[in-house]
Amino acid sequence: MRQKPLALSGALILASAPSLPAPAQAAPREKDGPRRLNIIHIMTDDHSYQAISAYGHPLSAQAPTPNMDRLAREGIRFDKAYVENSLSTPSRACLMTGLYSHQNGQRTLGAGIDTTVTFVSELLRQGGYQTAMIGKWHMQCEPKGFDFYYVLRGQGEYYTPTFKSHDSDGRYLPEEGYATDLITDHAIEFLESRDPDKPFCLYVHHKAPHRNWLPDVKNLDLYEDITFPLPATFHDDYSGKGEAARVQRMTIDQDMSMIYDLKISELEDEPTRSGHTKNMLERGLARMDSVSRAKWDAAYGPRNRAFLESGLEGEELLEWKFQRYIRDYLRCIRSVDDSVGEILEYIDTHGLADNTIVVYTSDQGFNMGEHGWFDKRFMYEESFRTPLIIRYPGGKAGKVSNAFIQNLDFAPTYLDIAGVEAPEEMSGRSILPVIRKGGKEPCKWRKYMYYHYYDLPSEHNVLKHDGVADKRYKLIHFYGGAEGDYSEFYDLRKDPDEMTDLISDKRYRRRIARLQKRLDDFRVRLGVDEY
Ligand code: SGN
Ligand code: CA
Repeated sequence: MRQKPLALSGALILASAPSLPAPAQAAPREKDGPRRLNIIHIMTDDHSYQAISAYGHPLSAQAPTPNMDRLAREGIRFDKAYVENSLSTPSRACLMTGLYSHQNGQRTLGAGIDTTVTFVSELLRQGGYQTAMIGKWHMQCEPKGFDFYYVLRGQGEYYTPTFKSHDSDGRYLPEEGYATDLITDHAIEFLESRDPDKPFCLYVHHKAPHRNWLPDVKNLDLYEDITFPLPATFHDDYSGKGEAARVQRMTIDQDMSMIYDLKISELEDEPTRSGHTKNMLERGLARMDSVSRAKWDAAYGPRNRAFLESGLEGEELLEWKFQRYIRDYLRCIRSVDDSVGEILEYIDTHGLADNTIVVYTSDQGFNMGEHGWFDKRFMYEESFRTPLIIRYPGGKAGKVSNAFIQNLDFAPTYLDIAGVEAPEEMSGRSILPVIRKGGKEPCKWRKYMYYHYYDLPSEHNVLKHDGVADKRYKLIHFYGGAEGDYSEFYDLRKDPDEMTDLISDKRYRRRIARLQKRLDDFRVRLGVDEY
């Protein structure tokens, strides 16, 4: 049901897009300064590093991602890339502003972004770049600084999604097809129609694999025979953690809806902790055309009936839920991997490989059953950390980097590439020096990272927290809970799964004090106003 992209001519695009400001400077040649490479930033929504086979996690061993792996083979895989607030809208605001959430106003989902802040897209455009934003935008402001855009409404829809574009008169119009494919098509439409004499920055932001994990119809049978391994922490009882882990509402066991999330549409509504209803699943499925819907029913109907007849309970039921969740999630990833392949192929066949940097990342990480959870938000590794793979033309290939990278770095990096000066307020740093060293840290690279999560009250009931991490230790301060404020401390070398909080362990007293001092320094230096 894939729709062919409209063949738009460059003249048409320029006629419909806002007029471009004159370039601040002519594109310098390499010997004169930066290369002014083209930039392609591919960002998925909730894509965990566990689900990219280049990262070597047992989960993805059985569901490989060959195109993302190719990118890693030809570039650098970053193993210590993190976000500053593990949630979509804040992460996107950070990408556009290069600022922490409390600095750009976007602390939670919903409203917040300070639109008086100049976006990196505006700066790139002033610097002579053509700019495009395709897919999930997820901020309550208009896309600004883009010559070309096709953005989804809010979280977006998987089937027959609606897009608002530079020439849709502010309206969202439905397009037949699957979101991941249509986003790819619009990205290629931009590449086809741009002015080839100017560098470009293209953001390709997928909806997938966001909840409720609706795969393309052609992938509905994928992985059905595979039993995916449970993570070691699947049965975490939170006895080694504080209140936040106990009061969250993101367990596969209690918080995943049998109908909305796990697609047992034969069941009737029952009260759920999250309030999800059968109608919410139906609304998503009703967007399919009738042929696709028939395929859906043919795939899930027999499986659902077999499940209902089996009468699974307890541990068996929990493991069944895990398998269905993971299979649907990975089916969505298959489409994303195909999309990466299409974009790489376009670059190859259009002579762009030598002058285009390709970045693959997610708006944050995601729990794939670790600690019994789905969703993100916590400063624990699975959600704090995000996948990041970068292919830099002429750069070192097949490298793995342990440099500390944070999503605050994208804006200054892209400005650096464009030869445009980054605003002083930006806290992040260009990672070009890391890339030039094949992933190694240049001297004076950051040793600590600050994190802050604010979204409470909210669906998954994760307490507010801020914290600081170095490469071995992590100090997290939870606040606003019923049991009072408290901190947790983890030694990731001894306890990579973060099962045992060591805050009261006297042997760590000095190390805890050292991180506490760093945390205090961050709060003062960054003007943090709540904690
Ligand atoms: C939706 C989801 C949540 C998810 C948030 C934030 N519920 O509200 O499970 O945590 O998005 O996700 S759903 O019923 O709409 O599926 S984010 O990626 O946008 O930050
Ligand atoms: Ca997300």
